[in-house]
Amino acid sequence: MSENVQRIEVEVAGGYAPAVVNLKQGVPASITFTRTSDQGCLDVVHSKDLHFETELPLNLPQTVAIDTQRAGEYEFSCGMDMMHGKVVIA
Ligand SMILES: [Cu+2]
Repeated sequence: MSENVQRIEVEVAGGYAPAVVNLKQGVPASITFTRTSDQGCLDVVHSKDLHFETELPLNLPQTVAIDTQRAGEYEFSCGMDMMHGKVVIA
């Protein structure tokens, strides 16, 4: 991993793997979500805390930028807020 950017991959298959994403504060970051299973209602991922919402077409990776300026723990979830993941910025 470069020191100048953090690129995280999350697989979406009945949940999020990994479910906890650790990022360094102040280092630009992105998360690429790839939904690989039709299981569950995970065709949308969103985060009020992190200000993103994106559809996840099956097997088409979708990348969102993450603002890492503020340390803290931020939730993301499926469209119906049933499945959850977390971004930890420290
Ligand atoms: Cu759901």
